[in-house]
Amino acid sequence: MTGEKPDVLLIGNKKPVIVGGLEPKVTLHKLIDAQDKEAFLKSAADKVRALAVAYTADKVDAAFMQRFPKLEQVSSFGVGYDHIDAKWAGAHGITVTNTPEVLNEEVADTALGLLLCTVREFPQAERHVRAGKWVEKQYPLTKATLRNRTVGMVGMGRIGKAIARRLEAFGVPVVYHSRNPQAGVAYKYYPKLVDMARDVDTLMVIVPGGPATANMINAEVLKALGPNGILINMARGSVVDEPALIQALKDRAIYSAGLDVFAKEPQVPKELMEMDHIVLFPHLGSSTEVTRAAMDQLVVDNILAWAAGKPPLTPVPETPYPPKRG
Ligand code: 8YV
Repeated sequence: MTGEKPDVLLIGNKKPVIVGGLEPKVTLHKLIDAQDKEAFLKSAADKVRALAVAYTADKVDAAFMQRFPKLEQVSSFGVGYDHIDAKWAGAHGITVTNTPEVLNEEVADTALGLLLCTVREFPQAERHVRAGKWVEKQYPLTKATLRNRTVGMVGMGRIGKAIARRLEAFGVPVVYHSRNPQAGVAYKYYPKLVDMARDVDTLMVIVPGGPATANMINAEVLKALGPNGILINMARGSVVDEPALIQALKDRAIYSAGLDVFAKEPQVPKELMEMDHIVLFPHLGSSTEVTRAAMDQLVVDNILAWAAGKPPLTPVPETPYPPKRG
């Protein structure tokens, strides 16, 4: 890539860190600015050699990538990349990068916040104060406490480990389930999720989304978790069978849930909205200015590395570097 600026297509919002970081070095085509998106994509298709994807809500499937015959790299925002068909990309010599590590501690903080809110009913207690009800009566004592709970981690990746470390500091026992036992992790490992759900009273879900984990928290797992059970989902809505969860909450087959993610964001099922005994967050695991800026910067840095002919900083496992071009 000597001399001339490579053409990069920006999918999604014009985030200042991404636009500001890329524009001096690449020719940036901003899809969001196009009046006629189809015509815009057609005119850029033969030039575009990389995509910058600004949000995890911006889908990039095989059909989309196929439109760009010179595509070499997809630099995607977010640690999760279930919105990108990375397998297809890998098979077609395209490198996909994500934004891991820089968000671990932020998401782990949110996970603990959501867990505490759910167990101790802090949002409900706050609503009690704002509604002027405290002068009438104390907010009731909560039945649930973190003091006698064991957390079963569903997933023990980088963020899972950061959550588990916090739980340890809180004096909460941790066990885990993941596809394979993790090297160097001393927590008890369960090869079968349903067995772990039976033994614990709290599940903390932090696995990647996508077909391999779709609906893994199903009716059977929720039943095994039992009437004292609390489900915290920090992963993707797709990991939980949402209708089964709604039913389990309605039947009080589990005690409560804290959800940061949903199947069809930003839509939240009415049944969940109407339940006062659960806690709902608007997918804000990593959403501080500082952490989001670090994630955006990694989107930029991966593109700039590629533009300079260097290896990608954070390629996903499905697209090893150097790419195999078929
Ligand atoms: C963001 C995330 O909150 O990195 C991810 O995969 O899910 C979070 O960091 C999410 O991308 C917001 O859309």
